[in-house]
Amino acid sequence: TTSVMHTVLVPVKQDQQEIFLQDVIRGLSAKNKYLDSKYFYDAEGDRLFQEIMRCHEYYPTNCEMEILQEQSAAISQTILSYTNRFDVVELGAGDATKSIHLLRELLNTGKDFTYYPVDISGNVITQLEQSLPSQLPALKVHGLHGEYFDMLQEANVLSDKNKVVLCMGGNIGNFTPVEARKFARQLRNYLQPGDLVMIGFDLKKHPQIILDAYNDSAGITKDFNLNLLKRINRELGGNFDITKFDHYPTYDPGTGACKSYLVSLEEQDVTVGGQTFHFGLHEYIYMEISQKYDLEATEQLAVQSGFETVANFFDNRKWFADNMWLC
Ligand code: AVI
Repeated sequence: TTSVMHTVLVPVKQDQQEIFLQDVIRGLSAKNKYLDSKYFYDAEGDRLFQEIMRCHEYYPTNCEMEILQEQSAAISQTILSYTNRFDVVELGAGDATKSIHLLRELLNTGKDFTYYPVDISGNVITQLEQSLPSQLPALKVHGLHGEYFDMLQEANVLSDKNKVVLCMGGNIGNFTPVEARKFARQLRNYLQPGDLVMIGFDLKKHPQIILDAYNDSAGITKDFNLNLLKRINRELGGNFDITKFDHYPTYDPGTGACKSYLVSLEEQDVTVGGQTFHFGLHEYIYMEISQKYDLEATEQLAVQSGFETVANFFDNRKWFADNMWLC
């Protein structure tokens, strides 16, 4: 087995690093420099995101938690009014602290179902399979470790029941509206008529509240952005001097686009993977979009991707929505 580990696992890791390097080089070579926010989440990025979720300015996590804590009975009833035979698939399950409320309600209805948590992190899946039985002893858990759509395919092989797909955390916000439509259409393609999707959206609200959430006073979001430069230094042999970059978040209440940039504080050269990139004074790197929606926009997204909205669940301030879509 040692030789199999060597020949299978090592090249995969090398491939991922190679793709990471290519993506970084492409982004830093562009006229308008950018980096892909999916690379924020190394171990340190995961830790910083946990910290962001504890910042008092960062409201989305608490809003969605409130929805799941307060309305899981109603969500469960909605699910049961559309399907009698289902399994639950959660894309990006994390530690399942939100979904556990819904899973408990679904168990209370006496329905026999399996929970398939999907996560790109094998660690997350192992921990869930260990921790969930003590919290919900009656729950059947089958973890799926891999890319969302590959694992949805896997769930379709393992289960012939309707799928209830949970897509929480407002992660769709980290896509542009065009990318979000592509994602939602792809999701629809992996599902069958009668399947349900519960998907979270951060909603438009007072622009200052949104801007503050991405500009916390403790500077954690700044560190979260700068950590990607540090990661490039660590993993790709870069030489970013992070003291020479400033965090600049913006929010446009018209389009709902909340975007983060890092701004070069001086003219400088940075080397990554043997290539040198020139930064002019105040030149920026576009780091992340966190798109905010109104219900008109989520409705449009649902319709354009082949879903019908059957219910919307909100926190009491209507700052966040979990929408139930039917295929
Ligand atoms: C994971 N995602 C939904 C977060 C967001 O709000 O866009 C990531 C984040 N970026 C800065 N703060 C939080």
